[in-house]
Amino acid sequence: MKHYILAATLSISAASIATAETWDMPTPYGDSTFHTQNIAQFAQDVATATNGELTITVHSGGSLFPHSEIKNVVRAGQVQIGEFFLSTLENEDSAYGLDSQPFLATSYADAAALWAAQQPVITELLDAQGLMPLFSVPWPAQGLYTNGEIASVDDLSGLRFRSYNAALEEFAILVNASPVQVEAADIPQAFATGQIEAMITSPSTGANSTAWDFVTHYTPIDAWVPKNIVVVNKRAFMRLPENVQAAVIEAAATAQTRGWEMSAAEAEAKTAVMQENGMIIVAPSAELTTGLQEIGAQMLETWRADASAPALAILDAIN
Ligand code: PCA
Repeated sequence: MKHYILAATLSISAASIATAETWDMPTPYGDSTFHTQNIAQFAQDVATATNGELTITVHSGGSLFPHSEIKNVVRAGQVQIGEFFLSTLENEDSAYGLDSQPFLATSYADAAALWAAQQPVITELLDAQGLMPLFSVPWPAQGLYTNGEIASVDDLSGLRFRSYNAALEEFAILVNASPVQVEAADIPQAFATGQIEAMITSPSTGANSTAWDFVTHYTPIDAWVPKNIVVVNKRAFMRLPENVQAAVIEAAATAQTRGWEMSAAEAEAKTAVMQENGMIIVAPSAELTTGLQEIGAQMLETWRADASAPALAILDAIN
């Protein structure tokens, strides 16, 4: 009997060693970013739930692949899983870009309603490329970083303005600024070398890039609540044993809930950090808000002109 048990134990551990798998997971943002911390916890949860049958190695800060390549390397199966900024795919379909349209969804409640409407459309679009979304987490609402107070949209004219996607580039052009594409990790360097003079991003990225070293004012215009998404290569996922697949799905759902909570906590905490470091936090003037809303309305018209029927249906669903 004893021998039996020993033999059985040996064969189980041999089996689990045989199926143990390691996935590489490139992400664009650094280790101090809450998204990265949430993903590290997700990887830990998967390892624990599967007793090490699946290990996910997180390669943060664009260290394995640059941000712009992450989706395609997951699609090609060079890596099994990855994270990126969802709206960078808006050149593929307008459905991806809605969370970066100014003043369309500015609170977490609106962002959640938008994600609920986007999710089925995006899932289908990604499915056609052999990809499956696992979870999506928003950044805190996006605010304005400048030297000196910005009283109206006219004050943005002529500034070298950091951009992170096509919508922000369009925005910069509409306010007569000059857009410069810069990854989050490169923000301090871009300010230090004079490549950029102003930006729109979350308090999270503002504090992580020590914005106080480069600009004096933060104006919480709370213009949009953009999201990151984590996707998996479907073939890689299907190859996993069923119990491991289930553990990944469960850890992803937990990560999504935890990520939204972390994001909300960040908004306040990181604005306080900026204030403690001497930044002046100014509420947007009525004139600035009106001017920005006009630009948002104009951008949404342009978006509509390009949008597919399913993308337009997302807009209808949230309005
Ligand atoms: N931080 C990222 C995306 C949005 C945000 O808040 C960035 O600035 O690149």
